Amino acid sequence: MHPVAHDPTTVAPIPFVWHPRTRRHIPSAEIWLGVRTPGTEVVERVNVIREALIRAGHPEVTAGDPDPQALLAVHSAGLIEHLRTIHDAWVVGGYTTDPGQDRVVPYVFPTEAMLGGLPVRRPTAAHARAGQYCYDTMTLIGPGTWDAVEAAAGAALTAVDLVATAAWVDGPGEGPDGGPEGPRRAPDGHGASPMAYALCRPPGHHAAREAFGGSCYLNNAAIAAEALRARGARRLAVLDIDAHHGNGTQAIFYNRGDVFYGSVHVDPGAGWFPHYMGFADETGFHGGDGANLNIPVPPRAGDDRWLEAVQELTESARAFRPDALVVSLGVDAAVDDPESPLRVTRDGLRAAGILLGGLGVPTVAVQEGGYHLKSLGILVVDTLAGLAEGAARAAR
Ligand code: SP5
Ligand code: ZN
Repeated sequence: MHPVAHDPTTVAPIPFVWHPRTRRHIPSAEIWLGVRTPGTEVVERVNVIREALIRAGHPEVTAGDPDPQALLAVHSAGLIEHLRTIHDAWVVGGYTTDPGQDRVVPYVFPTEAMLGGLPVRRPTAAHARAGQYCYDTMTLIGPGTWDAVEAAAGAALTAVDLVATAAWVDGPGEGPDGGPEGPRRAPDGHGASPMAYALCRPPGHHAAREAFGGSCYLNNAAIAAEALRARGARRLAVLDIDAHHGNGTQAIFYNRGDVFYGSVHVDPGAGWFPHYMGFADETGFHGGDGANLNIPVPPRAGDDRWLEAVQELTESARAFRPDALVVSLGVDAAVDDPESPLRVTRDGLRAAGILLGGLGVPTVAVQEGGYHLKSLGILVVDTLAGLAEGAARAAR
């Protein structure tokens, strides 16, 4: 067990936020190379994580409904409307009987190169619209998908509420020039920085402002980051330890100088999703130049190589002097995970948590990937224990 994380004199157990509606998303399949495969982003993931968190003593908080404005701070109205309505349109279109497909599956993708500068029209047929905002065939939409997507974003936002309320008084203050004063510690804020964990499902880091894919629909981590900003944090770090590059999060913040995005992930150049992004030479542009850091690692990297990268991420983030941290907490880098070739252990994830918690700033951790049902729960618990331990050390 992990005595430090449970020692009440150092830091309270990290609360976890979720909503049972997250179970309504049943993708039922991924279309892989045209073949219907079972898919790994299954309901059981949240059940095993939740059970492990409860067993480890983490208090449970029910997620609230997300404020629509908080979603629009990250995503286009068109994407949100699409996710909310396309399954109903699919049913009305009769595709569940002809050809007999009960999930929304795209087939035409209106790429910029296809359009050659023309605007994207709204196709009449639902089967054509299915590809308007989607970039792969792996991210299906069923009758309960929107309910769960909304609940996942709600969990991230409730986690932000918990942290912001503990960290700052009444949100942003007024600076001498009438502008925002930035974060203020609560009067009793002499302990470790507050933390909360959102048990989001479906995950989010592959979703961009106006595009979804990679089992992700809305970007929960980016939504949390924008909400923290609205609550008074002026500079944000988003650190992503999921085994895959968070191409959506990177794209959302790529030209932003106030949000640092850093990620360690299996090298996309070695043939891994998301294939087109996540390379080391992607460093941000315009105002965001230098505020993006990708550390691709070789497919069979284990604790040593991976933790070196996590340390580099935390050092760069520390130099950025963030007011708050969002952790994209995927645990699919673990050795037994079926979706990645990385070989990180429980101890490795705990050590990563210590490094991240050591930044010593208010932190919202958001669940991303992780697909090995037998170890998933304990991997998340270990990572959170590390985060708490790192935060406690930083406060000493
Ligand atoms: C959030 C997250 O971890 N998303 C990962 C999405 C990666 N999916 C890529 C799938 C690549 C092919 N997998 C083969 C599955 C065969 N059934
Ligand atoms: Zn992943």
